[in-house]
Amino acid sequence: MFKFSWKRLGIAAGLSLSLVAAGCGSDDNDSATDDKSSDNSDDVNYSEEMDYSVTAIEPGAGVVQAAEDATEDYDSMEGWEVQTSSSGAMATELGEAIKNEEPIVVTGWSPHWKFAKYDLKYLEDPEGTFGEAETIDTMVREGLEEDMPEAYEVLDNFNWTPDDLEDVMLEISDGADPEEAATEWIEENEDKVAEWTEGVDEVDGEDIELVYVEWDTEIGSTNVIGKVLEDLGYNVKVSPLDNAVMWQAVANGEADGMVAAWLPATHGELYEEYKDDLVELGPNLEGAKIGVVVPEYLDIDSIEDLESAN
Ligand code: PBE
Repeated sequence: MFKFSWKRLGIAAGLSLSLVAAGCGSDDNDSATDDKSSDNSDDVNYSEEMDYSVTAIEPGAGVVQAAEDATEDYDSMEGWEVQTSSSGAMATELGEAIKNEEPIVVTGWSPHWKFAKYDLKYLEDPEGTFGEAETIDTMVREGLEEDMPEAYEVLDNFNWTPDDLEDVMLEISDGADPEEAATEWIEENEDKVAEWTEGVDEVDGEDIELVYVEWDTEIGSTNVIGKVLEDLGYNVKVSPLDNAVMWQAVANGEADGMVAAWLPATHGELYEEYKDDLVELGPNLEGAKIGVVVPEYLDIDSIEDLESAN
């Protein structure tokens, strides 16, 4: 059936991993550690040590597309490769590199637990390839307001801060099950949740499906709003998909909604493609950002401080 085929497609796309460069430092670069205090980044060719490779995430992510654009926009990234994998693999690579104090450049975004766990910085982006501050918006299918007015209202009211979301993400990154982390956050933030559900009637086991991509931000947000709807009486299903398939699923009414639209830039092309078939419920979070991120111990500040492979 159609419903199953697009899901399988989406999951297959989400799982199509490509190899992540192992980031092995070569022996002749031992001087990297000695030169860290120097403010002349030419002393160490971090870029060569990184095999001119950005450790990226899922192929469908906007930040991956932006990183590919950066290899065109910046002479300093000429000949660089953007290695796609998954958000989990990226986080593992980042943790390993930091443990060994090796250079690494990852596709990064905020809010994200990695900034609480490690000392990291965004590389400056003078060309603006990664855009400005973004919002994360909620999109639902046409007809949801008539079919499920209670869920529509809660999704419309859903609004929180980067700190809220980071609390949930940190719990999950420390090993909590996403549903448990969501439940705990809801218990600790009753007042905020009460604003989303104020005056909304309970329902009796109606089915609702939210779609998302398995990015840390979206695992956190989708589990929280899913649990809020469940507490209201809905039978909630949350389905992980590839980014483009997530947008398509809500636009064609196969899914009821999503809270994962990064705008205006990150998902700008998908938004243009599907906006006429979606109901926009506005931002659920303000102050999001994407870019390329490195450990603080790298003696570079800007994308322009990277070195071309050619
Ligand atoms: N992200 C997280 C997504 C949006 C949410 C930044 C990895 C992306 O790049 O599409």
